[in-house]
Amino acid sequence: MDRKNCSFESRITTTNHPLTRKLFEIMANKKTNLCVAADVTTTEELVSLADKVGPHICLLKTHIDILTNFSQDTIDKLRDLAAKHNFLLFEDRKFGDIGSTVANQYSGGAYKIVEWADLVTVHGLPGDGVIKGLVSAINGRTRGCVLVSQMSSSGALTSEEYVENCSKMAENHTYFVVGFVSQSSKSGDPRFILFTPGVRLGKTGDGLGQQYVTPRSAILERGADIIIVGRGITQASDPVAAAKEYREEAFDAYQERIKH
Ligand code: 6AU
Repeated sequence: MDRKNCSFESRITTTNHPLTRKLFEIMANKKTNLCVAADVTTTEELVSLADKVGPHICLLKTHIDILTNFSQDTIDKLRDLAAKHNFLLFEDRKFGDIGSTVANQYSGGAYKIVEWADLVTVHGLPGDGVIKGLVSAINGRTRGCVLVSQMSSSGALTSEEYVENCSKMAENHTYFVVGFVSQSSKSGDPRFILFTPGVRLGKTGDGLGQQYVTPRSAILERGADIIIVGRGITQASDPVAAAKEYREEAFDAYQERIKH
């Protein structure tokens, strides 16, 4: 059973991870495999964007530490909107330190990420202590992580060997790892979700190393399950219309892929 030929519905039963199952259910029911990267800098912009694009997304990805006015109110509002529109919260913290340090970064500090983010990003670089550290901070909550195995930026040091080692790490920690942030599909395992950033229509880069492909190319050529789109939506003159456009293009490409 190759991940790329399977519908999201049929992949639900391949995993025991409650958040992987939930995400497949949301994608299948809402008919969306779009994640918006909400890289905005105030709570007001974040909340307003989440409410507007909420009907079109399966996941809202945050960089909570770029907000200039973060407070508990930010989280309360995000959680309400996630329930209202049925999407998950995905904090792109990219944890990348020893287990003991990431446990503190996950549960403590100003953001207390473990209390509100369903999913977080993690670098495999430190070895699997990074995963064990995060898991030690969960305290019975339903949480998961996505391993960043390959980056979209030019000159990224994520070699083929690194990508393969991240796949092995995921296989050893399926109770926590939901999938990969990656530019290509190394694993055909239907349990793992492939999240692909660096997606934008009408642009090939941002002048600061980011490299873009279209939603169709991410899904049909690279094997993405979920596309992550930031500025293509947040900086569009009409972000809701842009979200609809990316959503439709991405879901059509997914449907085309599973037909073959
Ligand atoms: O569409 P953009 O270029 O405006 O935003 C892309 C988003 C940003 C990055 O932090 C993130 O995707 N990202 C990641 C993630 C999700 O981990 C990995 C990567 O390789 N490239 C990338 O752009 O919020």
